Amino acid sequence: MNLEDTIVAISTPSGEGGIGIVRLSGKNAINIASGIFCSPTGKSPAKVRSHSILYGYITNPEKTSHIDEVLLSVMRAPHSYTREDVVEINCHGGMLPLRKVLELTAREGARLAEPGEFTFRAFMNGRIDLSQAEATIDLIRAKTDRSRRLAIEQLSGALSEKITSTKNTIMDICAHIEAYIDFPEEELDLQTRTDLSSKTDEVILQLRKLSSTYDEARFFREGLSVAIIGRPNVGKSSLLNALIEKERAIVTELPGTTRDVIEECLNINGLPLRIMDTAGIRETHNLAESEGVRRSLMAIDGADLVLAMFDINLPLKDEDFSIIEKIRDRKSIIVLNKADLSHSVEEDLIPEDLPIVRISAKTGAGIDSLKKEVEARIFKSGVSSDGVMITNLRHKLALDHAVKSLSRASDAIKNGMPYEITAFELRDTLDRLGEIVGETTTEDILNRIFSQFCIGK
Ligand SMILES: Nc1nc2c(ncn2[C@@H]2O[C@H](COP(=O)(O)OP(=O)(O)OP(=O)(O)O)[C@@H](O)[C@H]2O)c(=O)[nH]1
Ligand SMILES: [Mg+2]
Repeated sequence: MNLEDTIVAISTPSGEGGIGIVRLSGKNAINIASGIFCSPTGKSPAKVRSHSILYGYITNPEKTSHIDEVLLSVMRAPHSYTREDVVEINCHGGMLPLRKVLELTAREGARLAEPGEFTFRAFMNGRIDLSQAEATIDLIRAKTDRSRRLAIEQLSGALSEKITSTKNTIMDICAHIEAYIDFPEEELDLQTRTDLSSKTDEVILQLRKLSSTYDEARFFREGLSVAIIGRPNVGKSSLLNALIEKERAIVTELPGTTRDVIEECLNINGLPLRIMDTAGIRETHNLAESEGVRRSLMAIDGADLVLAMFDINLPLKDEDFSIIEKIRDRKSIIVLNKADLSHSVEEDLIPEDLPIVRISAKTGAGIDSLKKEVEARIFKSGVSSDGVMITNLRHKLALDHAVKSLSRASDAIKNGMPYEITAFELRDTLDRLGEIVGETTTEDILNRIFSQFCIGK
């Protein structure tokens, strides 16, 4: 991509709308706009101050006919999206006026922009870093309010600041170590070594925590699946219905009612969930039912969270214990249903480390507590202290790589290995962190990132 060209694109989606925007950026943006614009008061884009809006017409170069009636805004470098001269022409939002205006600017010397090229220029000109550029796509594509919030935080530089301050700490450690490379006869004293390695370990801890926020952020972006499992007749379908407040699944007093996995969407505090009601798990010779049971077991494997349900009035059976065994090392909640009736479950048989919620799917009692517990389970590890979350797999992989290099650096310090080795690992950590903000990113990766953008962004 040639950064010297003046680029142009229709920045609004195709189709009909009240307004459509043609955006120009580059050295000739204002000149090109002046050549095709005509104001009733004689004002020219070339003569106005930055951040002015002009009313007028886009005309053909011969100034003989009007193409569209527009509002045209002028933003002069460096106070613009790209840090270059930018002109945005607010046209009527139909494809014909927009295409005509686009063609005119192209005829006057502008080149059609590649996808994401405006944002690419903002990145190349240092207005935003790579993580902020990526946040603009996330913001455009956000499907829930929480993912929108995460994207706008990243766009405003929260992640960039965190990465920069971590890099500064590592650079300090690195400077300390590198000072000794030139004086191999001098030894780091034990105290300094301990200080440096504990500083390094502190950074490792922070980076690990940051990396672990990826899963939680993914939940907001993509939603998560919750499987309700249990023996037949414990009230799984009744719970699904109670959660979504609709009679979606068939409920009967006969065990083995549900045969197929039924999926419904639910939103808890902006957290999008896909709730799956499954067939009751038991030994059966009925073909359809045993296929249902097989699917229930598969649903457990695919779920981000499992609600294991038991009837509070019945003693736990072997099947219940094998369900408990299955969910032991997964994110799960024990749901004791039919709490409106008398209790007989030996709750002390349920492992203490599993959270238990008592509900009545029939009366709705305890459903709110269950929703709270679902949230608490998902966010068990807690959001990192300063609220920065990783939403992008590329960032997570770079962080994980940084943690590995930094751990090797820490070991090298502790074991008194040659300073060159420690310095090498520290430099590698810095490079990996640099990838996140785009300081040490290959052209290949940049191309891949910006090609995901829409044209005009
Ligand atoms: N008293 C009482 N009855 C309930 C409660 N929840 C469900 N039931 C009843 O228990 C029976 C079974 O409920 P379902 O929701 O069909 O149970 P299920 O676990 O989906 O059963 P399968 O699909 O056969 O695995 C029905 O008669 C429900 O009305 C509850 O909280 N209290
Ligand atoms: Mg059912």
